[in-house]
Amino acid sequence: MTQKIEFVDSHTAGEPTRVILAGGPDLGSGPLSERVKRFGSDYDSLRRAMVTEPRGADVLIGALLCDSNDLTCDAGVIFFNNVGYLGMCGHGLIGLVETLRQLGKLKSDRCRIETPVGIVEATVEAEGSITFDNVMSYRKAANVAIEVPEVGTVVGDVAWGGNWFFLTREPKPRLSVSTIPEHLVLTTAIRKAVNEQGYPEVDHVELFGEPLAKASHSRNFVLCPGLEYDRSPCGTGTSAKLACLAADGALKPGERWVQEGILGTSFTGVYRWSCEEKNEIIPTVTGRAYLTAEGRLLLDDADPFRMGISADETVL
Ligand code: PYC
Repeated sequence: MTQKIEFVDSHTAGEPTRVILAGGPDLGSGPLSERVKRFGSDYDSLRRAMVTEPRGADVLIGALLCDSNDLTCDAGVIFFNNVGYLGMCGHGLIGLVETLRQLGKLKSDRCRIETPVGIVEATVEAEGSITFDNVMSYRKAANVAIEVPEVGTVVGDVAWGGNWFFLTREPKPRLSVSTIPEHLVLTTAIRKAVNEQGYPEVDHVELFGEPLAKASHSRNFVLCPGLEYDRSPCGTGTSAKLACLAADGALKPGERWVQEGILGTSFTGVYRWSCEEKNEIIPTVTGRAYLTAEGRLLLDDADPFRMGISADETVL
């Protein structure tokens, strides 16, 4: 037998998203926070089959389109990657909304999408970009000093933007495409040390440096959970950055922040207070996605790599 899974691929500022439209795991009904657990316990091999080799690549983020539990929402989504599940995913949300728009599945230019960590509201802008109000974001800890073996002390903030981040100014070298392998080694070491030194929840590390474009305020490099780097400026990472800027009084509500990613593409962010006393914000992030492919994944029972290729599972 061959399982057939319908998908549409896109990229947002360079970072790919695969929206699963039909034929994926049936997670039933109920809160998305429970459905994502069911995904992990009962269908985790299907997660790998849908995004990793030979049908995908480690960088690919999956977006399982579901019915929402909250009846005020237009749809639900569970984001996943090569190693597990994400709370929210900013570039993925933009890719999902652009996919729904091009498929004629949006009732209007505004929609509410439920995720396992909360509801996000998106707007299709007249010029083609997508803006979304993210889940509440905040800084949990400021100026945390982490001892990173063979690097030294690295100081940064721990913040939530729909996923957990450790955000730090760029230790050398400067952020550029040519030094990506070095950034990967450094951020992987930083994440291990951050996890061991009090913040096991952190699964993304964000380095900040000087932007190349005049219109940008900052450039970043973001390590994702599965040892891949975000090709986009990272929507949840930009949200975490806005939370830190807000907590420092370095950016006013409504003031624009243009976050450049490692490829030179950018997201624009602003925020409003959700609760100023607690430094909790609602970030709003704008970016643009382009569709790249549509089709059906085929999972043949006889295929030794029916469920994808993972380092701990080979045919030999
Ligand atoms: O845009 O939030 C994001 C994201 C998370 C991981 C990859 N992209």
